[in-house]
Order: sequence, then structure tokens, then C-alpha cells
Amino acid sequence: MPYTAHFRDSISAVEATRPNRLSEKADKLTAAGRTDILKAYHPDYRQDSARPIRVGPNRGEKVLKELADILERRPSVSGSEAAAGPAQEADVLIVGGGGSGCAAALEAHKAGAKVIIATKLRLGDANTVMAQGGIQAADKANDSPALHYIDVMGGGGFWNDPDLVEKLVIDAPGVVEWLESLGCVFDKEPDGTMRTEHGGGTCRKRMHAARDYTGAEIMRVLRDEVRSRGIKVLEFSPAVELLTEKGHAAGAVLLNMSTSMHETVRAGSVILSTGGSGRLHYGGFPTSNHYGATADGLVLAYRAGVKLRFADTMQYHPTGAAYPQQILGLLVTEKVRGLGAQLVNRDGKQFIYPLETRDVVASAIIRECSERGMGVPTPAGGRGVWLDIPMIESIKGKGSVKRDLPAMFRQYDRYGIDISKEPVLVYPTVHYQNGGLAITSDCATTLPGLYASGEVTGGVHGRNRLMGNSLLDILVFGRIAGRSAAEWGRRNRPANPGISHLDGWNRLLAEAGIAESAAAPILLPDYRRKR
Ligand code: MEZ
Repeated sequence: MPYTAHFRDSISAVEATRPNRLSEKADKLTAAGRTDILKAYHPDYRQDSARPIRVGPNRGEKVLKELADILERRPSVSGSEAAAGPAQEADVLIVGGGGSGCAAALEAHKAGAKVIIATKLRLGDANTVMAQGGIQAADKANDSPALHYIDVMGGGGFWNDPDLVEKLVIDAPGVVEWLESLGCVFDKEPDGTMRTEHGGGTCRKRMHAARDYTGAEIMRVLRDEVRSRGIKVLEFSPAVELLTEKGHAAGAVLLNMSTSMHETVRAGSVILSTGGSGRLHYGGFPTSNHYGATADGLVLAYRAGVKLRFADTMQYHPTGAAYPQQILGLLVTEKVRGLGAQLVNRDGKQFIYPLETRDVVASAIIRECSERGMGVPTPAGGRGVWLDIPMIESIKGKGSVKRDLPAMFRQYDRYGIDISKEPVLVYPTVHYQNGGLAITSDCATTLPGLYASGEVTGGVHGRNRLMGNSLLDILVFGRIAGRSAAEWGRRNRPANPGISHLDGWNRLLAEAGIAESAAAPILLPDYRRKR
């Protein structure tokens, strides 16, 4: 659906201001300016965004409302159902078949462990494949892990766990080399060195990309490697409960989605790499996330006593598609701004430095569309601001949009919009779960034998992640989790695990007067009910 007449005047304003804007640099905000805009406009700061959770290890602490509602639900499986189904055995059970789960599996397998991956949909159906713009690593002569560290801490508002950040930035160059050794094709300069770009909040160009489908390229090689090493994968088999024995994690109860029956995997250790929770549509926002991003790992681990960190904060990617309606909330990669595109309001005026951190840019867009009334209304009743992608053609040369952003080009071309010639309308979209399970730098949770890696964890990114540090995080910590879990799992095979830890949980629900009839994990979002 090309732009209707409704948009024409505003697009003309964007085109009219473009020549002058090409040489216009928006000022960066001061530290105080950033704090002010976050407090006034970021959804995390809305009075009603979070509430005290009534049960579990974070009892009394503020948790995002939608997440608290899911965490307080009852379990979906009884002890007899859990015990009835077929059982398999492994040293290490990995729950989640995205980038982090696969990285963990490869390392655990390399360490000699018998590994099973159980995943909700198909291997690789995860947020990893949807990450577009790149992966950060300080591997250029003008950069260093120390500079990367400072950027990560600054982006996260200095709330980040310093030990986790240290691991992240120090392991980063090695992770990129490892990916290349597996066959991952990154963008290169004509001389064969890595091509790198800026992301929001980075002081150096350290974003390594495969055009604008970096996550898909990474997932391609990880999936191939898991398959070619013969690692066992159970697809359409989400975990619905952890198994425990003597206070240790000891496997999981799975739901076989083909038969609707429960099965179990008994394992010496378990890694949760279940990803995030964007499909809870926090604050009623659309999301860039995969359908499976429904907080399953948080639910399972929380019930088993694992504490959450930063459960009151989500990341809203500033540039979700606001039009056409068919792609509402899908990602318009930050790489677009890294290549030079500006954000402008309905009059074609730039209102924010485009590479401020995501929380700040998202807040500025919300301000422009609300208090300032300078957003562009959509026919479906939404609003947005323009991301002026055609600027890239002037900065990087004719044909650069199609060359560097082929996925983005196709996403809009389907609807008759040529992004090398026309701007796109954007508005913040739920993108990343900043918080999650508390882990040590060995990826251990507080439940012995239970490890976690990737978006299900909290602490690495503080209250706001920088672009390209998620693909990095899932691989750095996925690999560490694989090694740690292999070590533990080979020494601690369970004898007779079960779900008796739920007795305590059910008691807590009753004591708190929670008579919730719905069960969790929810596994998939239910859009029918909302309609
Ligand atoms: O790290 C991300 O979230 C990412 C690479 C997203 C993007 O804008 O492309």
C-alpha cells in the first residue's frame, strides 16, 4: 500500500527540508536533559507501568504489570501428569533453540556432555533471527574493550552488573572470530577488514553486520553447526515446568505440541535460554518480537525460587514501523540511523540527535507525538514520526539503501513504498527485556544446576541495552553457560526428580489470596481473546 494522499503534505515537508538537514547536526542532550526526558516520557516511568509482586523471591518489589500478572499464575501441570509421560536423559538440557541455546549446546557438546535442546517451535525460531543491525565487538585499532565497557555502562544508566559487562566486552572480539570460523559472512571493506558502523550511544564504530539481516546470518551458521554435530533437538516441545531434586534443577517437563502430552527430560543441569517477553505487549505497545517471546523462562525459574533483576524495565526500540498497519511494530533497524538517516516531525524538522541511546530517542518520539502534537497521524488511528531513509543515498551514494539495507527495502517494497526515495513512519515498539533472571558471571542462577543465558537474564545491560549488544550477549553468555552446565551436569545426574517445589509455590499463592485460575507459561500470545 503506497502512501495515501493523507501523508502527501507531510512527506513534501520532509523532502523540502532534506537538503539543509544534510549538513545539520542535532545537538546531543546533556546528562540532565536525558534524565528529564526519560522521566517525563519513557513508558517505564509511567505510574501504572509496574506494581509490587505479591509472591516469590521479589515479593513487594515493583515488576512490570503484565509480567507480574503472568508470574502470579498457577502452574499448568500436576505431579501425576509430569510423571506419566515418556522420559529421556541428558547431562545438559537446554531450553530454547535460539542463538543463545545453540551457542550453549555447541560448547556443552564440545566439553563432552550429552546435550538435548528442547525448543518451543523450530530450531532457530527466536528473536535472534529478527536482530538486524549488527553485533558489537571492539576489534579495531582505535577501539578497546575498555571503551566498549564505558559505552555499555553509560547506556544502561550505570545500573549494569560490572562483572557481567566485563565478560561481555572482553569476550566480544573472540565471539566474532568464532562466528567467522563457523562460516558467518560479515560485511567487509574492499581491503578485507571488517566494515563497522556506529550504533546509538557508541563512541566508536564497532557494529559488525551482515547487511541488515545479521541475526539471521548468525542463526544460519549456529543451526547448521548444531545439526552437523548431531545434537539432539526436540522441536515443538516447550518446557512448562522445571524438574528439581534435593533443591537442584534436574530437568524439565515438556509439552509435546504435536500430541498435547507431557514428556520429561531428566538432566544433570538445565540452561534456560528462552529469550524475552515482548509478546506481553507491555503498556499496549506493539512489538518487534518473535511470537514465542512470552516470558516462559522467567515463569519457570521464578517459581523455583530464582530472583529477578530489573523486572520493572523494558526497552522500546525507537523505530518500530507505524505504517502500513500490516507491519505495525516490526523493527526498522537502528542501522538506518547509523548510516545517517534522521528522525523528523510532520513539518520535516529534526527533533533529536538520532544516535542518542534508545531509551532517550524513544522518549523524544513519544514527546513529539504527544505533548508537542508534531506527530503524523495514521489512517488506523496511530501516529508516528518520519525516519528519513533517502538521506542515506545522499550520504553514502546512490544504490546504498538497497545494498546495505536489503531486508528493510523488501519489507517496505511489498507495500509499494520505496525507502530509497520515501521516508518511513515510525513509533516506539516493545523490543527487549532489559531485566530478567539474576546470574553470576558463570551464568549460574541461585538454584544449583540451573544456568541461564541471553535475554532471559538481567543485569548485563542495566536499564537500557545498546544496539548490537544483544547478539553479543546471547553468544558470550550462551557459550559460558554451556561450559558451566556441562561441568555440573556430568557430575550430578538426578535419580528421581519431580515438581515438588511447586507445593511451596502453590502455598504462597494461597497465602497471598491469589485465586488465579489461568495457568502459565502461556507459550503463545492469544490475539483472539484481545479482539
Ligand atoms: O541489538 C539490537 O536490538 C539490534 C541490532 C536492533 C536493530 O536495530 O537492528
